[in-house]
Amino acid sequence: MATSKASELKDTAFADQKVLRGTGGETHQVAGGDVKPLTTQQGMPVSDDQNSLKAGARGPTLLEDQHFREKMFHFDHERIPERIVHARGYGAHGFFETYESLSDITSADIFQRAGEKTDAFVRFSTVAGNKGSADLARDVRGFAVKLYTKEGNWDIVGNNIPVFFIQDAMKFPDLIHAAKQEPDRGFPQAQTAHDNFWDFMSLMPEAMHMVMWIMSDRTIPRSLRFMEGFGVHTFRMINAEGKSTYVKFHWKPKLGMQSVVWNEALKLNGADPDFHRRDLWDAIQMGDYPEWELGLQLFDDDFADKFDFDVLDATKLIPEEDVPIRTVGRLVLDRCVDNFFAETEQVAFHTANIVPGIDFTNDPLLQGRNFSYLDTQLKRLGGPNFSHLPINAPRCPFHHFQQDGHMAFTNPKGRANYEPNSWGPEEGGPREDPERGFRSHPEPMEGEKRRVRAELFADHYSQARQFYISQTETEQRHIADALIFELSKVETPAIRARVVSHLLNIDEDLAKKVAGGLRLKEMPAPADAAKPTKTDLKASPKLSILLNGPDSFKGRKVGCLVTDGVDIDLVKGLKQALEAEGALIEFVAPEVGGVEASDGTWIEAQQKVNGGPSLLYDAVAILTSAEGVQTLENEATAKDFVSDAFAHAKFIAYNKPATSLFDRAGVDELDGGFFALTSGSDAKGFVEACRGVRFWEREPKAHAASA
Ligand code: HDD
Repeated sequence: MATSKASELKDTAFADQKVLRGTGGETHQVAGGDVKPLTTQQGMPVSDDQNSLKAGARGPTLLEDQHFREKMFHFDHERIPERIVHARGYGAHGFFETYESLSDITSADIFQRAGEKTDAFVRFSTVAGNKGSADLARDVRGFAVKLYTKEGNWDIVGNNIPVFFIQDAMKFPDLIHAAKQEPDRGFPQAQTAHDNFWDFMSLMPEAMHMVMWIMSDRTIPRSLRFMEGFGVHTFRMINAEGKSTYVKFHWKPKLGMQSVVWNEALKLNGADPDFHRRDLWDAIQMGDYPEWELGLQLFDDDFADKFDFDVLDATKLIPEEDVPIRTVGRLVLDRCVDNFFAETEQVAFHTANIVPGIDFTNDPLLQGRNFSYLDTQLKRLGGPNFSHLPINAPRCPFHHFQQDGHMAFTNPKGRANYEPNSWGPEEGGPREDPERGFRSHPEPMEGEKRRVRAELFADHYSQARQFYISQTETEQRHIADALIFELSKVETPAIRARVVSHLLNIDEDLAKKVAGGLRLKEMPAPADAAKPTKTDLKASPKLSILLNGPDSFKGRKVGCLVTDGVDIDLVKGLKQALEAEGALIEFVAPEVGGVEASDGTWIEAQQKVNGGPSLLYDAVAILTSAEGVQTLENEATAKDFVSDAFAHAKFIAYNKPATSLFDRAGVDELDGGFFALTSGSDAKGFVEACRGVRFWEREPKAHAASA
C-alpha cells in the first residue's frame, strides 16, 4: 500500500544556484563558483533531477512528468546510424601551412602564397569494424582531411595505403559486405580473417596488390601519428591558364613510420582497445603536436602515357623513384575536439568537395565515390542541412539559394530565393562568378556507352610483386605470417588454396612459405592471369616501413617496471636520456601508488603491473632491487611484461637484480637488444639503440611456429 507520510516527501523546491541535491533530496554545497541552474531543453529550471514524479513515494510514475519525458525522449534518440564503413574513427583539429606558392600549377587559393595557414580537421578510422571495435584491428586506416580554404571546403578523403582493392565503384558494396561480419552469424567483428573476405579476394585478382599491402604491417600502425596518408586516386591541378597537371597526394609523418607486430596487436586489443585514440589525444594534450608533410607527385599526359598501367586505375601506384615527391606544406594537429559527437561523429567528408584549381579524373572508383558520400550523409545525418553543422560549414563566406529542410539553422533573409531575379544587387542575392567560379577541366570525350574495363587495367600482379620485393626480410616474413594467420581462420580449404594460386603469380617463394605454413597437401596451379607478371620492375625502397622509420626515438614511450629499493640514479639517468630525446617514460609498479627508491625518493606509477603490460610501450626497462624483484617473480603479469617485450623484439634495459625475473619469465638469452644499466649514464646507449625501434634479429628465434 502506498504511504503518504509527510516526513517521506522531501522538499523539492528549486535549488539555490550554489547547491546540488542528492538522491534522497538532501542538499550539498558546491565548492566555489556559480553553478548554472539545470533546465529542460525549453529553458525551464528543474527542481529535482533525481526522482521522477510519482503518486506517493511508492506510487506509480505520472505521465505528466514533462521533465522525465523530455529527458528520456532525447536519450532514446542520441544515436545516429554509424558509418557503413570507417565507423570507428578519431578526429582532431589543426592547420595546413604552405611552404611555397604553386601558382604555376594550380589556381587553388590555398596554394597561392608561401606560409599561408588554413584550418584543417582530420579524422582517422578503421574500415571494417563497428564503432565500438578495437583500434588495433588489422585494417586499412582512413586518413580524411578537411581543409577549410578561402574558396570552400576541400576534402582529401584518403587512406594510409596508396592503392585500393577494386577498380570500379560498382564492386564496393560487394567488397564491404565480404569484409564485414558475415550476415548469418554476425561475426567476426573488425577482421578480415574469415571465409567471406578471402573467398571474395581470391575471386578478384585486381585486389592482389592491395592484399600485399593489407597483409603488411601497414594495417597495424603503432600510432596514427606514425603512418602515411594518400589521396589514392589521380586528381588534377588546374592553373590560371587552364593547364591541367595530374597529381597524387601523399602525407608523410614527420616522426617516421612505425608499426606494431601482429601478436602485439592481438593482445593490445584487449589491453587497451582505445590505444590509437588515447595516443593521439595524449600527444596533442601534451603539446607534442603530430605533423605530416604534404607531398605531390606531379606529371602530365605525355608522362602518364608512358606507364604500363593506367593512371585512372586505383589499384596502381606510381613509385616515388619514378616520379619524385615535391613537398609543399605541412599539416599540424594541435587541438583535440571539444565534443566527440558534434565534431568527430558528425563530420561529413566528400570526395566531391573540391575547390577551383583542383579537379577529378575519370578514375571509375573516384567517380562512384563522388555519388556515394553525399548520399550516405543524408541517411547518417538525417537531412540535407548537415553542412550547417559547425564542423562541416565552410569558414569562408558562402551564399546560395538552397533553403529549408530538417534543422536548417542558417537561414537567408530577404525576398530573393531564386535566380535570375530582377531585385537588384542589394536584395537580389548572390550571382555566378565567371572569374573565380569552379570550372571543370574541358577534357575531350568520346566513346560508346558500355559497361567495360579499359585494357590497361588488366595487369593485376606486377605491382603486387613490386611491393613484396621492396620489403625488408623482416617485413616479408610478416607478410607471409599474416597470410598464414588469416587463411588459418578460413574454414574452406579450397579458398585457402585459391589465395595461394594467386601468390604464385606474385612471388613463388612467398607462395611456398604460405602453402607450407598452412600445410596445403599440394601446391595449386597458378591462377589464370589476364596479363603475365612483369618480373623486371625494380624494388621501390619507399614502400618499406622499416626503410623509412624514425631517425630518433622522439614521440615514443618507454615503460619502466620498478619496485621498492630501485637505484634512483638509474631511474633519473633513464628519464633524462629519454627526455633529451623527446621520448616519454611511464612507471609501472606492483601498486599504482608507486614505489620507494633506494634513497627514499617516492616514484609515482602511472600503471599497476597487471594493467600496464609491455604492449603499451615501444621499449621497456626493468629496474628493481634484490628484495623488490621477489614480488615480480611471483607476479604472472610481471613475467608477461618481460616475455612479451622479448617476443615482440623490443629493446630492454635492466639492472642486475632483474635477471632473476628474466629466468622466471623463460628469457634465458640476453641478446644484443638487452642493455645492462649500471649507472645513470648508461641509459644514453639504450636510447640510441631504441631509435632502431625493434631488435628484429631476435624475432625469427622467438617464433618457431611462424613461416
Ligand atoms: Fe570511402 C567513408 C576512404 C572508396 C564510400 N571512405 C570513407 C572514409 C574514408 C574513406 C577515409 C571515412 C571518412 C570519415 O572519416 O568520415 N573510400 C576511401 C578511400 C577509398 C574509398 C581512400 C578508395 C580509394 N568509399 C570508397 C568507394 C565508395 C566509398 C569506392 C563507394 C562507391 N566511403 C564511402 C561511404 C562513406 C565512406 C559509404 C561511409 C561514411 C561516409 O562515407 O561518410 O560513402
